[in-house]
Parts: sequence; structure tokens; C-alpha cells
Amino acid sequence: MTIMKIAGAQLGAIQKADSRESVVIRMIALLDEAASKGADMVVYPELALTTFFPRWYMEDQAEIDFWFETEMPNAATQPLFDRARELNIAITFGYGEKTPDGHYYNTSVVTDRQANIVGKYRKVHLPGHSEYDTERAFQHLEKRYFEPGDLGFNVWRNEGVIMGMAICNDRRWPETFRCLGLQGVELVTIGYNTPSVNSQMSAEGLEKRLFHSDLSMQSGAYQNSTYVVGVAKAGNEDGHPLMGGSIIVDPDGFVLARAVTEEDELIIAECDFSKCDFGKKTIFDFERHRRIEHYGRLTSQ
Ligand code: CDT
Repeated sequence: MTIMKIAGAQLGAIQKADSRESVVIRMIALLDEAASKGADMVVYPELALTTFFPRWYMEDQAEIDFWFETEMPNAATQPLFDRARELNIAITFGYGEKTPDGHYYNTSVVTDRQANIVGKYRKVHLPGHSEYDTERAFQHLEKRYFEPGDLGFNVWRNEGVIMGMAICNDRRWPETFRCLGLQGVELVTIGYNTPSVNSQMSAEGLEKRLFHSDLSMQSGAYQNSTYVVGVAKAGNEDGHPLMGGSIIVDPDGFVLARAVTEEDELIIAECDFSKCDFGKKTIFDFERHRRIEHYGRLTSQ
């Protein structure tokens, strides 16, 4: 039976001019707060080290490369890894990854409590567009700067728990959760940067956007009998608002903790992973109840 205290470290806005070093100081402050509350693991957002740069249209490759990390840990993030090791806390966070052979991904990593990277995920569902779109109120150029992840949806047994990762838009797709659920996942960690307004529908407000975020993560948790921790980068980044709404969800789909600000904010909950067993053995016993002979369309079109 594994019980872990899991914290979500929501980050407030990161401006374009903010250095990675200044963000890491904020991440360490949240890590210290998590330690003081007895956390075993801290979950940070998508692209945690920088502003949400895909909102900016860029053509110059050197300018684009500035936003990507070529190794992890690196000089800027080593203090975060060092502090996590000192505090004996596992962490997961997202960043732009440029590989040695020149591929670009929206990536997250997870560590064990000794700060060893034990898992890596590259975002599969890239929203937005690849060329400048004059019809939108603002740009969302993930398809320009990233390739779809090439690693698939994997799980890792880390600190006694079966963990999987997803990134932002992935949370809106039941396939994400089911791929992880089929591997017995008990904890899905998700970082996100979600604009507070819809660039293509100005009438869509924050309330609906928060609802859709909750709906996606609560249903993913319930339908796969897993904990889900979704953590935002929030606040006003250079005039562009990102919503908060970070939550920790239990395997019944109930919200155990919720962020109430759009700033740096820690949420925390005790997660008893034995609570994943009941759903996995009963209503969501995939082996007994799924009818895969009728699911062919899911992968053929
Ligand atoms: N970062 C990210 O994936 N954000 C998207 C916004 C989609 S709008 C083009 C999200 O699903 O929250």
C-alpha cells in the first residue's frame, strides 16, 4: 500500500524577459513550501522554465532555439534537481526539448526522490497551427515549433506508484488516459498553459474553459480509476492571460485540492494509491469489460 503526499506547484506568469534562473528560484521556493507540508512529489506545469513562447511568431531559427533546452538537467535547472535531492522529493516538469539530432518536442520529465530522471514524455496532441493566422486574436503556434511526440504514452513504476505523464491539450483526449489506464496507471501528471480566452471565439469565457479542463481531468481519473494532478502556468504573460485551475483529482473523479489564484501557488493532497484498486477490479476492469472488437475505428480513422 503506497500513500504519497502529492503537491501541484502552479506557476504564475513568466514574462518573455524573465530568465530561466529566476523561474528556477520560484520553483525552488514552491519545492521548499511543499517540503514543509510533507510532500513526497511536486508537479510543475508545461514549459515551466519560460513564458508560453508558442504565442509568438518567429522565423529566425536562432531566436526559436533560445526557448529550447539541449540537455536536462542543465546549468539553469541543476539547482532545482539539487534541492529536490536534498529534500528527497520527486519532481516532474515540462520544457522545450531540442534533441542532439535536431528534433524539437514539448517534453516533460519525472524524477525519483534522488532527482534521477526516470521517465520522459513528449507531447502527442499539439494544438494550434503552424503559420501566422490573421483570423485569430492571438497566435498558438505549437504545430510550428514542435513535432508530435515520438515516445507514445508510457508508464513508470516510480516510488512504488505506476505513473504516467501527459501535457496540456493531451488532457482533452480520452485516448491519452486510456493508453495510460491500460498499463494500470495510478497517477497521471499533467502540466498545462491554457489561454483564459479562446483565440477563435471571443464569447467563450473563463468559466467554460475552467469547466472543460476540470471535466477532462475528472473524467480521465474516474474512467481509468487513477489519481490525476493537473497543474497550470497561469496569469498575465506579456498581456496574454492564462487560466489557473490546477487540481488534484482522486480515482472517483472528485477534486481533492484546487488552486484559487493565478499566481505561484501550492496545492497538496494525500493520495492513497490503494484507492485505485476498486475501480480497476470492478466497473473499469478492462480485461473483463472492454469490447475491443468494436473499437477498430479508434485507430483506423
Ligand atoms: N498548451 C496547450 O496545449 N494549450 C491548449 C490550448 C488550445 S487552444 C489552441 C489547451 O488545450 O489547453
